[in-house]
Amino acid sequence: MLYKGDSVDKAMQLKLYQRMLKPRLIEEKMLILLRQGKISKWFSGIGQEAIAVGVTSALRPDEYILPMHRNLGVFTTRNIPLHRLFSQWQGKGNGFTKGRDRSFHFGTQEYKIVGMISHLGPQLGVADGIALADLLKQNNKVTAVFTGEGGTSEGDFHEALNLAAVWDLPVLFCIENNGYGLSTPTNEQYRCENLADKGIGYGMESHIVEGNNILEVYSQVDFICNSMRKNPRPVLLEFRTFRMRGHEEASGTKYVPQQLLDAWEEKDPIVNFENFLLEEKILSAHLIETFKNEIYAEIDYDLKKAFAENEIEVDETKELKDVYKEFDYQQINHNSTTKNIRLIDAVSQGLKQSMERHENLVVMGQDIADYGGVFKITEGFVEAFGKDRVRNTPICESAVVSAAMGLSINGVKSVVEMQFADFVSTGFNPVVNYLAKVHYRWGEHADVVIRMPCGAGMGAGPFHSQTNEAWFTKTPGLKVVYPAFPYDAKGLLATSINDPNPVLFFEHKGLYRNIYQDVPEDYYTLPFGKASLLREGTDITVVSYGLGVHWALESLNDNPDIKADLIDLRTLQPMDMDAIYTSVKKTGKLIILQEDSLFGGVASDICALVVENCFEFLDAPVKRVASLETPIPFSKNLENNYLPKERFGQELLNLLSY
Ligand SMILES: Cc1ncc(C[n+]2csc(CCOP(=O)(O)OP(=O)(O)O)c2C)c(N)n1
Repeated sequence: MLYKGDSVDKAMQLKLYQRMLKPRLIEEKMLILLRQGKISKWFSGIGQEAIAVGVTSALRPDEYILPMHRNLGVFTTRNIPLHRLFSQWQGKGNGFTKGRDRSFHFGTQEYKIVGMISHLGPQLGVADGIALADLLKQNNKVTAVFTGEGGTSEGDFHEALNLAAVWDLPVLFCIENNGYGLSTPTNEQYRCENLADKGIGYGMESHIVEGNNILEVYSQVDFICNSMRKNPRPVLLEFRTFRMRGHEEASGTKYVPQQLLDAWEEKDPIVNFENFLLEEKILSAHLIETFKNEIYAEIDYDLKKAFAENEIEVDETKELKDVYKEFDYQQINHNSTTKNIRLIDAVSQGLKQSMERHENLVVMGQDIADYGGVFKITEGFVEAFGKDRVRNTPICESAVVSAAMGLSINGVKSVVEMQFADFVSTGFNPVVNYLAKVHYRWGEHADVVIRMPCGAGMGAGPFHSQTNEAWFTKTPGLKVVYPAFPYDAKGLLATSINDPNPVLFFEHKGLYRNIYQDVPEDYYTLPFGKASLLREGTDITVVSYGLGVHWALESLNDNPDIKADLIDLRTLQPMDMDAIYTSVKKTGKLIILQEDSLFGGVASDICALVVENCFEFLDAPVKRVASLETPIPFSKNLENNYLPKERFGQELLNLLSY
């Protein structure tokens, strides 16, 4: 291996050597502990240390790094105390996740490291968001993110690189091409000659770097980062290296030809660099011994500390509490000036006033800038707030949701507009796996609102009509808001944006232009978890939300003799079960109307909870009325038959006469 010794000063060369030695020696110790059954899983980065160490050394301590499972060198180069890493790997309280996640699945703001989720790809979009926040703050910082060559086959890789290119984000995309993705060799993973060539397709500068040569890695990355700080842009680096051990220790390397392992063993980044430093008389046998002993002593001392730590004790209250970041809700009241506006105007006004209130709020979505969005909610926003804060995105829901996560990590709030709620499915992974779980996992919050124009009634077929709230109410960590009236929409949107937790905000398209209400012109907030009682009566309790509330109102208007409590839930997570229990205890009968198809919907859980908690007050079985168990069809007749509106009136009468 050829080292160009003059590119890096001698003191730094020694430092780089020490920095590579540390993860290697830790790993060797971990492999022993693994065999003794003292740690659970291990993904080895042996042979790849030069990349993690070189990249981290070239970044400044206040620049974010997003490592993967083989990048122990990132954590050690940032000087994380080893006992905390050991506690993390043993699932102990002194780690970074309170025993809730394993291995390198954690982040730490203190060390500006954002660890991976198992799904690999979302890391890349998160890096985009972090870099976007830096770009907006004009602070000339670089963000580095890692992926294996296997991870480059994920759509997230394409989306994140494309987004970074379109937005000139200062992200250093580091591919560690180590020959195998689990057992899959590169020729079964991709067809192009070099992964770096993919940069051309994104209009992005890219380079191939000899990943086992620490001086090459460090000096090239250092040079590129300096240039990126002055001239913000993404750069793609393909580091050539090799995975010297199994995917994880249990899986072995049987499928790897021995001559390949032998050839790469010759290229060991530490052994070779050590020989070079010895030849150059920068290093001596004595110094190697000293360095090793220092590291061994640190490992031993910190391991003892971690082993001495008690196992996590279960505190269920704490477990439940940590799913969400605490939100100190501020009730902001309005003055008396109102205007009769549509629900769509209320959403637009609420969003606009939040943009005025929060200077660090960015909105992102397809066609939302000059065009104003397909529903015109953000019309005029570019003129008011500029294109930095009102951002058109390419068609890449997953990268945009991930970027919203990154923005939040770097202190910027965001609202993402799904063009239609249906399309959230292509951004589903970061919503349910990243935003939803991040606070529980490592105490980071996701200050993100996803606006979801949803619902049926317009004959728009299976992909522009769904009301998919149940995909999210199922997932702990998300909040779900679903207003039925302009007043609620405006106040609840303001609260959603103030809340530091991820909120799915459903806006029924069928209500956008049909429902008017006198709405205060000022900014105001409304609390989550408080249903509204729209009608009061003693015969029966009707519970609904969204468009269903208006169907229920129609039925009750058609039957003025029915004395019903009508409860509009307004928010589904949290849900105001107390309002439902109080009403059911009074009326003894409950009918729940939901626009979504029946099975696994919100109505089913309300039904179950009422049966569990109010059984002795019930005078009849709880009735759920919902759409058919089919996808939602296009033609008017089929759609009407699918929706529960027509069936509801009859079911209401049936239950009353039970
Ligand atoms: C979305 C997803 N699919 C599959 C996996 C299982 N898996 C974990 S790591 C891995 C191989 C990754 O290969 P690569 O990106 O090259 O990284 P390496 O392990 O070689 O460092 C696979 C298939 C996963 N974690 N996430």
